[in-house]
Amino acid sequence: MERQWWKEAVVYQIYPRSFCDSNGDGIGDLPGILSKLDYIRSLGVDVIWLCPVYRSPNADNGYDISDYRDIMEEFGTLADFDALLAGAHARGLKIIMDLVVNHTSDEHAWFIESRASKENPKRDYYIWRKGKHGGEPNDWASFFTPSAWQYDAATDEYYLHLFSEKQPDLNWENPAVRGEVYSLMSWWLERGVDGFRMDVISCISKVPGLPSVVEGEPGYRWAGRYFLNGPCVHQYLREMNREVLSHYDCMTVGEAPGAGIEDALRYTDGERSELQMLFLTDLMGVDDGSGGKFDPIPYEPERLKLLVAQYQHGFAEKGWNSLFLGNHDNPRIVSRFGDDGRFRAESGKMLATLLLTLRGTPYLYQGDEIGMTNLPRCGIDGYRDIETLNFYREAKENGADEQQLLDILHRKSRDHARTPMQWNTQKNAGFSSGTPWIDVNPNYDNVNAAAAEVDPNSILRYYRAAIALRRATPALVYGSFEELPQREGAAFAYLRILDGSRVLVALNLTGGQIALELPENFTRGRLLLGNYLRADLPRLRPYEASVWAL
Ligand code: TEU
Ligand code: CA
Repeated sequence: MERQWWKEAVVYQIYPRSFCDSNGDGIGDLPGILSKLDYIRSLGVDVIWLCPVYRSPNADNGYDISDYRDIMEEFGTLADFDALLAGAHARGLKIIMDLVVNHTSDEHAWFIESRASKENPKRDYYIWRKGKHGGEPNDWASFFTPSAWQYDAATDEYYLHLFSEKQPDLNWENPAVRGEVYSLMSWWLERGVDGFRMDVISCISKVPGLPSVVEGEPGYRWAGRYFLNGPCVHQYLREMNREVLSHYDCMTVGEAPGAGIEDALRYTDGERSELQMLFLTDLMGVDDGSGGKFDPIPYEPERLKLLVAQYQHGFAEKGWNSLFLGNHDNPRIVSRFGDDGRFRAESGKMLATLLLTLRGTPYLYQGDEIGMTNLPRCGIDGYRDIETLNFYREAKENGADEQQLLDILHRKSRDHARTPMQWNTQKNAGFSSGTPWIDVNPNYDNVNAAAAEVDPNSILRYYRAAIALRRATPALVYGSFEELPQREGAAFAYLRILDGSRVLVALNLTGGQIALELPENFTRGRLLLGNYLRADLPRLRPYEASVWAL
């Protein structure tokens, strides 16, 4: 397996709106991030993934870009960006940008021209179709709205939007569009950025003809089969690699809704010169019911364990994978996969151990390193996210019960990951001197970075130790993955083996007391890391994690 810096890196994801506000307007910004670079460096991470900071009307908090070559006003200026990049590089930190090119904002100059007339040279930068039988061109639903089509009276046609109506899809079949994307990517790489996270990159190629989903087909109106991993997606990415990526020593990770392991190997097999790794979103669906994320089912740890093991086996020989359990689109990991009450510290550390001892590139999400939790249950006015608000409004219109909807949002809203970073016990947890754009979680009086710094048993201290252990142990990056089968579903144990180095990782994924099944001739070896005093296999206490050099 060829060694690469982006395989050995640990990435820290920042959602700028919620990280640190430097000017008291209640919104996080670039100077705020700059002021926290020493903290980020102190974690031992190598790369920052910066969620979108480009000019945007914020219909979807920056995932609706109106100018790719300028900075969102609330976040600061290009000079602020250059200062942040220089500050990061001075500390040995790289920055990868969030590249959102499946769609733009409807306020982008390209779209304003495209909608102006059917004859406009930029008309085919987007996907316009005539209505059929007085309605939409087909029956697709979008991720955020009942229909994926928005009627535009000016030219009596509809445009496609897989997300909100303020996020029109770009027409990737148009070489001029691809040329524009490669040009803006080069512009940022020339500015010194170190790569890209590519938003919903598996959606950019649609099946010609945009066929309707036939009523009665499974998952009616969900048209993923007609735009996920589409017919030309690999052609476009190989062209992107040839035109841009191959000219830089840069890092790429593609967010790939609908991609399984076989698809992922086509995107990430080094022989194919496309992308280096993906975010496989199935992992974020382990507690989704048949109706998707807002039809939640109980979380079963065995399902997470099964998927994680499948991914480990799937990328054993070629390709490469990301390792993540949360991000800005998902609930807080300690609330979703751990225990944000009695065993918050133990389960936060156990999840850190899982993330940092597997094969792949770990992505940590801001605040998880101090065990930030979901918001307490609240009314709809506590939420801000377009996906949450659209779901609530549509469900209410269809007669859904308010309390049931709020229960669902309490489990699954993206806003749980978007509450302000909790720095200390000062006003607004030290995030802002103004009124934050979204409520601070009231538990900041004991869940905050300052308290964690001085607590020898904090999750923060544990993350630093686990990241340092990974850096010091090549077997944890490049080693093979060999699971030790367990009858107990809550037990997850695996070996990481590289050359003569054998490391055992033992995890209890639940709050119960369990015993690990170990091979007959097993000798325990030396404890490298653990979240309890005196780890003593085969016993595993609630959310116990231990790592051993055999
Ligand atoms: O997310 C794509 C996406 O599929 C998520 O919206 C996911 O489907 C949903 O949140 C359920 O988990 C990317 C960005 O990460 C997200 O923030 C944007 O809203 C979206 O694309 C549109 O750009
Ligand atoms: Ca601000």
